[in-house]
Amino acid sequence: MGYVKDRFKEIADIQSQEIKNLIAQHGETKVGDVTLAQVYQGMRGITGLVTETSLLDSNEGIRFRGFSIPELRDRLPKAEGGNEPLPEGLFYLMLTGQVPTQEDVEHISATWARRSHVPNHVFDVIESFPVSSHPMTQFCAAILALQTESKFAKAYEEGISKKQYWDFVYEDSMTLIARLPRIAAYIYRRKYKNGEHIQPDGMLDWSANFAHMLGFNDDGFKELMRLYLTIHADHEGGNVSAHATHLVGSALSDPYLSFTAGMTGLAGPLHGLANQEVIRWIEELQKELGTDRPTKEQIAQYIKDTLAAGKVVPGYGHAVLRKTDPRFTAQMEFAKKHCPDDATVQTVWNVYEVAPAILESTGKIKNPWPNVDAHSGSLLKHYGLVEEDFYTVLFGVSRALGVLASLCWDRALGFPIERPKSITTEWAKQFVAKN
Ligand code: AMX
Repeated sequence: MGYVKDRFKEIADIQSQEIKNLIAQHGETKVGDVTLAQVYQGMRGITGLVTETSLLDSNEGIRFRGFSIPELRDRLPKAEGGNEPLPEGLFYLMLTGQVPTQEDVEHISATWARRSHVPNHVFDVIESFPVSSHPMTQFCAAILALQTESKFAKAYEEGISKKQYWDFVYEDSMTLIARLPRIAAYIYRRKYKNGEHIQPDGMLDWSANFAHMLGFNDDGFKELMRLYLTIHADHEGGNVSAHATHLVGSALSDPYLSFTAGMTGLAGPLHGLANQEVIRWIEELQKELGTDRPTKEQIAQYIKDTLAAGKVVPGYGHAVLRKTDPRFTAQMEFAKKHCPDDATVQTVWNVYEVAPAILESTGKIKNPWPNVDAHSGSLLKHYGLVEEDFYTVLFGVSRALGVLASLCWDRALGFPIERPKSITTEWAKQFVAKN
């Protein structure tokens, strides 16, 4: 893995110097004002973090190191005979800022395959849970169990210079990413396939091997996994899973501890769990109406009923985005090519036609457009991955790529412990009275 790591360090050193200069010359420049409403309402719009791996534009959607999703699908290396980007390539891009060659990507694939062996005690921890436990609960516990392997924690205990932190965080991140598909597949097979586990195939790329261990050998599903694991990887730094990983990492908790924090956040229904909620919502709609192809009029009524019941329409809305999520569009394009007649996929498309106008008419929902989670479940279901409470684990495996590449950057740039100021309402009342 030597040369990717060396390249990363070379680039990070240059960036580190640039940041020092930027702070020295413009450290007092204001990047925004903070209002009391923002302090109370989820810190929306407050610029307070640096995340090098990706940047979100509220209208255009996500760009990874300047590349949009259509550009990534075009430019990142593919598997032999495949059309979708390999997530290994996205990881390389997020880490180095450079578009990888086929060789770079194969190198990462081979490294992850080599490091994929999961120690037995991790499986014992998974086995100690009731099978009924939510897959995300088992996933978080398994990552925490893997922490015994942390090279960073060991080196820190033995005493290392600050300048070496990035090296051990990089090594831990690579090993953790390498092992996640095996852990996730183990949880899946244990919970839904009578514990009939499938051994990894070290000749396959990271996504195809994951598909294989889950028990899906269809080429279309492998392609879906490559696309899925690429597009869910990163969404700049303020979302719950990225922010939590970064925050916990800032205390110099190792990558295993930090990533677990990100995953417990991803498990929330307003964040990563929304993909599970979407498919449940559609299935309930289909069941209630007694058809798997409800009309647009029926869907519109169901959306209104959901809102009237005080519930959210899952898969719609976003804290930052104000247009259709390009991750939704990428999945829609995939579905048009691979499964345009699927009943659930068509329902997702019909919801897309009627939901935005209804959500907009409430006057309070800031973004009536679909997010990434509105489409993913229908594609997974099409290929037979019907157990929707597993979907967030897939999201988590992908999210590791972005948040761990970012964690490498955090330590390479020597970012300090994060500690924003909080206030009490009493303080706020006194402050406004004085001003
Ligand atoms: N259905 C119904 N109501 C919605 C809504 C939706 N899809 N999206 C937002 N609203 C409501 C909010 O609940 C809030 O209501 P309140 O004033 O009564 O509390 C109001 O509209 C204003 O919210 P907002 O400023 O538009 O959104 P937000 O930034 O507070 O929250 C999000 C963003 C994603 C949590 C919200 O849109 C939501 O709950 N969506 C459904 C769940 C979902 O799809 N989550 C996945 C997001 C992507 C991801 O992280 N994976």
